[in-house]
Amino acid sequence: MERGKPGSTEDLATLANLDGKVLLNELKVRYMDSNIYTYVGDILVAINPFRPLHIYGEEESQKYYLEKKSSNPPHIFAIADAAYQCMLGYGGRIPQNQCVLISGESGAGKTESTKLIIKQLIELCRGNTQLEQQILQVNPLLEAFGNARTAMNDNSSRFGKYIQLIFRDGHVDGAKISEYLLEKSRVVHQNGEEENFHIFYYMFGGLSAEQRKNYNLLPPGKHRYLTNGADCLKREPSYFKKQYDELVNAMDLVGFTDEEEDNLFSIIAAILHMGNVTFEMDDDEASFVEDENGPVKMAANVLGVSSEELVGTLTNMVTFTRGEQIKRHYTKAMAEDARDAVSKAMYGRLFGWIVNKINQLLAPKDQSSVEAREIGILDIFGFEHFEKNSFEQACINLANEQLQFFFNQHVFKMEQEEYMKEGIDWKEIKFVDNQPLLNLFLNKPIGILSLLDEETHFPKGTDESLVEKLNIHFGGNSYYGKSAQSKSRKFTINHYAGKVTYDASRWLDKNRDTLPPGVTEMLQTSSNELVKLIFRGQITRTGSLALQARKSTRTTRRSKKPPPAGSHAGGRKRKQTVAGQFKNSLGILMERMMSSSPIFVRCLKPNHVKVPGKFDETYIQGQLLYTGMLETIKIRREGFALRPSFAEFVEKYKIIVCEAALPGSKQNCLRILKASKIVGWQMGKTKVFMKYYHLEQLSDVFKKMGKSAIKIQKVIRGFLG
Ligand code: AD9
Ligand code: MG
Repeated sequence: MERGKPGSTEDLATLANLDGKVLLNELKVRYMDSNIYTYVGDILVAINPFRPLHIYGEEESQKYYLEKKSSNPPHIFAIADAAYQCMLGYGGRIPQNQCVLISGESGAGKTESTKLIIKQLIELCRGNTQLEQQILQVNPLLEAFGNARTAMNDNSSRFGKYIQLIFRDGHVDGAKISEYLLEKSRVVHQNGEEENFHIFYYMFGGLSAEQRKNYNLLPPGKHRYLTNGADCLKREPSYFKKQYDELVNAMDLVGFTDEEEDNLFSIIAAILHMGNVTFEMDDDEASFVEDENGPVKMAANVLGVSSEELVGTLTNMVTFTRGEQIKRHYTKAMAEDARDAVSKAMYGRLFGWIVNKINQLLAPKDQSSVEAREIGILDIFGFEHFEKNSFEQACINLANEQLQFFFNQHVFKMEQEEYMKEGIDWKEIKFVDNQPLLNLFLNKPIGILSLLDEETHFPKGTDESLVEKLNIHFGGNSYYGKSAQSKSRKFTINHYAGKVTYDASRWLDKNRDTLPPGVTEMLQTSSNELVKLIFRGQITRTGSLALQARKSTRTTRRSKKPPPAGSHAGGRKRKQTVAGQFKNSLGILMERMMSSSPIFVRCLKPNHVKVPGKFDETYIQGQLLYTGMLETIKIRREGFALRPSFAEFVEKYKIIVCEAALPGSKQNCLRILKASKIVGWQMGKTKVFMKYYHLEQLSDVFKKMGKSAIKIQKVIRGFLG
């Protein structure tokens, strides 16, 4: 491509004159020309093409095989190649664990990028082992159970994942998947035109008539959890059949037994039947199942539990006071909640079991002394802003804030702090720091999550009282907006990627995430081994209560208050809340990322309507702005992405001055730099500051010198010998 023409710049950090307009135009021309990838120094920008591109085949894969970045056009494969080379310490680098962090809003292309990176990493190893094939195969399984159609993305990840590929000697030795916060509420409710998890629809597409009969399945439109009344199989039947076949194939490869597969589909079918269970109330407001021979019986049948017991745990709770058992009836609303809680728990635990099973299969086998290194790839759920945003969106958006914070820390903060410390010549580049927003969520004891936990544990806490407290504490915070209406459950957060109004309805319930008393014990009597397994180890004091319960029974007709979290057992150690768990796992993830060398991929979404060839300038502009793209380009252009210590530098590049042993001093660094003839570096107090492109330049010199050094050694050896 002709240099200087718009769209010809493969690395935006090389643009001399840059402003928002130039940047936008450059990306637009490139995108319309099917060049969806562009570099900003060592960062890759990827704009979703929304159509299949023929740039991921065998030929491309070969091109990005242990290559210099500048020898090929920007590509996601180059990111895989760079991660692989950096991990192994190619071209004079220091071998180091790598993590690829992929960000962008929902539907921007993170999951597709993740898959392509893994595919290319496996190509780079060239082992073609069974393990490698299995790593590639687990994805359909994860997506079937963890992805769903949303308003923003037809294949939206409803969980976050961090995949660690573990290498020994440059070959894959195993993998580990960590999952974050599956959006379980989707099982029982979807907004508007959104769908349940893919697996529900695949199942209808793929199961034989006989299997469907065995699970007592009705036509898909008759299952309330699937449709909310709408026509739910929105594509050709052949599509669902294909997806189903791929899924079953993946399950076989992962090593699921036939029994496990059958158990798994039974659970999905049971969830669907549970969704159809309806309740009514008698005059005392005590709930009962409307049709005891209907869906509840079918659910009990496929689960292999007693229908009476299932009805019991959905409609009443048994407590034990002073040696006497008291049966409290739920109201209709409480029974509906109990039903949905059971469905969500079954699905959530099933998903956890699947991930576990995958991890067992992919666990590293090599116990040898060869040091393991890893490349981690983070694919979280992207930033979301729907018409109605709940607890799930708050967690998802918080995760995105955290990732943006990490990016800022790494690209702007730590880097510039180091420039100051090392006393190099530098003019500060400002960036929008989202630390105050993270504080708003995470601060203790007064942050949104802490207040949520407090209210969750407070017996009189309600969603309204939570919002009241938030309003009192954060009314003056510029990132927080109170609703104009009093007693509203709404509040607005000014996120880095835009304002989102949240509705706190059911937040306390969602945060508690408790199962109605007795459910675990009932499910442990299941004849389905998988149900038993996923609910194993959950017997709490209610277990013993249930056993004693048969002694004497007194019944109260109704109970106005729902059972408070964990209170059924009394005095039991507090269960960690969902927010608490999420906060912990975010912390662990950040630690992991901090201990690896990060590579960033920034995915952009070109339009809201998910169509190819449409570059919505305003929409892209917004994303460029909130991701701090201009500032990123600036720091990559002017900054020093590589900062080896004097000792590291000399150790790696001493061959350039044909020395085998050389002390790691500033003087020697200068000697090597001079000999290599690269320009634009600076010398700090303890480190050499180099531009990202110096790595390749030095690598070239290094290779040349390496060859001549070997030649010289040969000549010397010949001379001596
Ligand atoms: V979410 O936060 O999980 O809701 P992602 O993961 O960012 O989102 P995803 O990767 O699922 O988005 O991409 C959305 C859709 O865009 C895909 O299903 C593809 O249809 C399309 N896409 C994304 N990247 C590519 C690509 N490189 N080539 C072709 C693509 N299509
Ligand atoms: Mg995704």
